[in-house]
Amino acid sequence: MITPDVRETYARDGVVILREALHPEWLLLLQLGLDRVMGDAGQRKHLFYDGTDREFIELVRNTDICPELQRFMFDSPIADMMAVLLNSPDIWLYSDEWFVKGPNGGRTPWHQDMPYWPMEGSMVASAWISLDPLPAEECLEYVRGTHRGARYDGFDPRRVNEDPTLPYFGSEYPPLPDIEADRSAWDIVSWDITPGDVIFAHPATLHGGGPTGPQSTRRAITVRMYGDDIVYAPRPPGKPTVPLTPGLSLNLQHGDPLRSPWYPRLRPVPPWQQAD
Ligand SMILES: O=C(O)CCC(=O)C(=O)O
Repeated sequence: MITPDVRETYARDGVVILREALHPEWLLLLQLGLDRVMGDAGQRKHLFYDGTDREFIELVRNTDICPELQRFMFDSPIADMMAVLLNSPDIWLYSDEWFVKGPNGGRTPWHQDMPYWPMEGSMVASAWISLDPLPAEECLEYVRGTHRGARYDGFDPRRVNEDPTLPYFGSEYPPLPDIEADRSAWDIVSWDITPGDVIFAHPATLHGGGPTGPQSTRRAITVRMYGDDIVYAPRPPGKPTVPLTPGLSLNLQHGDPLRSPWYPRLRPVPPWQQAD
């Protein structure tokens, strides 16, 4: 499915949609994984807009505790698609992240993912998958081409209620632009979604999640994978990376290939993940 056209669009825009890319069996597997994680009282659930009527849930990096997500990462075609899209026969898992919004869930603030991740390089992408059909305004939105531009600071997840452009680190990066204040100035793209569609995006492409309407549910997972040219790059101290990976900085120097048990290899499939 990753045709030369798809790769060209991805390289130019930093985002591309593949229609009907996932068989319903894979979506069922994801749904079972989400049910397991949501039903686990010990599993940390981050709340955006905590305590307000716009509250929604974020769940970070659950593959390790969820057999359904493990099977999805190793067995579904997503890692194969990544290998072609990124032009890297080797693919590693960086993370997974659920965004679960019920009716009237708030907007996911505009941001780039790269400032939160301890890495540099170009062979990295996120695959965004919604289990629910969505109109374009409730989908994840992207600003085309921004993966080729500035690297901004992140937003501060604990202060999105106040101002979703407040900086995460503080001074090392330029602050996020206020895209919502002047949407027409930006080349924003999003799509009506049918479950099975997958959006591939570069993590430096500016993106933000549409709020949900009064009747909507939006259960979306982002699966993040990388290839050969990605190296370890520490982030400014004082703020955690997403996900938290204690010990990583003790084992890797800036510029080392990003190899760690935190990031299992998905392709080629390791022998212990293959059927006997
Ligand atoms: O689905 C959302 O609202 C946010 C997703 C996101 O930020 C991401 O995929 O990196």
